Amino acid sequence: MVAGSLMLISGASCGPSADSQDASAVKTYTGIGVVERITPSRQFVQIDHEDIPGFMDAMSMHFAVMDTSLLTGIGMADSVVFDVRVALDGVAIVRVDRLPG
Ligand SMILES: [Cu+2]
Repeated sequence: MVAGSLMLISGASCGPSADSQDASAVKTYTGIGVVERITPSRQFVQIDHEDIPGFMDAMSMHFAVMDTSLLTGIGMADSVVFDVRVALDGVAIVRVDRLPG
């Protein structure tokens, strides 16, 4: 209880407002989609993804990638399953795997 309250206070003082989320909350969601674009830096990928329950509806969007090595072996038009980490400091893909077929 005490530790949670302290985290809420520090989160409120130095970051974006948490609103409905606990300031310390980090959530990871798993999505499925098709790679539409990989930036030359390999730090961003655009994925046309299906619904990600609890996070967002189906759409094509641009994701930051936590580490460029995650995109090794991933190419345009690949079907992928990916984990996206959602935290107060941002949203980033932390896993990408090609789906067979
Ligand atoms: Cu989206």
